[in-house]
Amino acid sequence: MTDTFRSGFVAIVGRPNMGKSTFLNRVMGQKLAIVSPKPQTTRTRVLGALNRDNCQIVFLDTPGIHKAGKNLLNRAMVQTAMQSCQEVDAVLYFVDAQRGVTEGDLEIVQRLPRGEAPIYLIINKVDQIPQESLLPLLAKAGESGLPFDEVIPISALEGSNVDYLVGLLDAKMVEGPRYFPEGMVTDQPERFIAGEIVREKLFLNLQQELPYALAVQVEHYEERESGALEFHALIIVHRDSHKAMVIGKQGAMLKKIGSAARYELERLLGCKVILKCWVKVKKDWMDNRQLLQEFGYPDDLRE
Ligand SMILES: Nc1nc2c(ncn2[C@@H]2O[C@H](COP(=O)(O)OP(=O)(O)O)[C@@H](O)[C@H]2O)c(=O)[nH]1
Ligand SMILES: [Mg+2]
Repeated sequence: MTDTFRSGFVAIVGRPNMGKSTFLNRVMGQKLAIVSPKPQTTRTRVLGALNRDNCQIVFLDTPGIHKAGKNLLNRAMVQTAMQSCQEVDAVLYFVDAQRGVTEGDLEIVQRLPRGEAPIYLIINKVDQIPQESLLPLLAKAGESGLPFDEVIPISALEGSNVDYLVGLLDAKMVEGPRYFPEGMVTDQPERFIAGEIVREKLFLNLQQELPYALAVQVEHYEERESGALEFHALIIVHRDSHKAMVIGKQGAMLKKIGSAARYELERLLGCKVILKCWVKVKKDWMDNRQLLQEFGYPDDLRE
């Protein structure tokens, strides 16, 4: 055994709702990315640095790749996912066991700008299919004609085969630096995480199209002398009618979302949290380049 330090980057990509963020949280043993049953919950790249013996694997969770015609936000999400595959050491392409590899996946995989990096097909949610259908599914994936280096069935939710996959990635890492110091598991500041947790509660509590039409911006963040953290979260919607729905009857919905977010933030950050939420209408924010840049998207967003 040598004690050369090994490291590398691994992109987690696929269509929306395949369990990519659930997988990131599972391997990191903590919640870094928000998760919901609705597609397009993840809007930006979420980084998780996993430390193992003499090895650091840096995972990049990404927004789902979908047909991004509609607005600049959607295109920014897809662009972010695609770009995350550049200069990584491995790509994990996620599909859902119940749906298998589709024509859409075929198209996406061929377009990924992954260079020479190996690509693994991850068949997730195997807990949702009968065991006897797994072998035929694997055989079929092998025949897809795509250049997968290996096909790996997992359950990100229940954890089955996840250790095997991480071990495989560990073995692929090559001599390199420790990109992130040991105590630093992500590059997201606390205020960003706070906004994401509020957004998750909005995704979980609001119906239909509404979650897609809102954003959360943490405008103010301070550490009180008592040790409590105070966050002021602005919930941005693009229609007056949406504002009313987010606030709810006599403020009931906003209160529900606020307390669910505060409860989770306190557990996550390990301190008392004061969370104030406002709702504001900004017409067509999803096409507002400047605002999207404030959310962390690149300034070279393609039209
Ligand atoms: N049964 C099952 N559900 C899963 C699994 N992984 C993720 N999910 C669920 O699938 C939904 C989408 O997960 P998410 O991680 O947000 O998907 P993403 O859009 O690809 O990041 C959520 O409701 C998850 O709880 C899995 O292995 N098994
Ligand atoms: Mg996600």
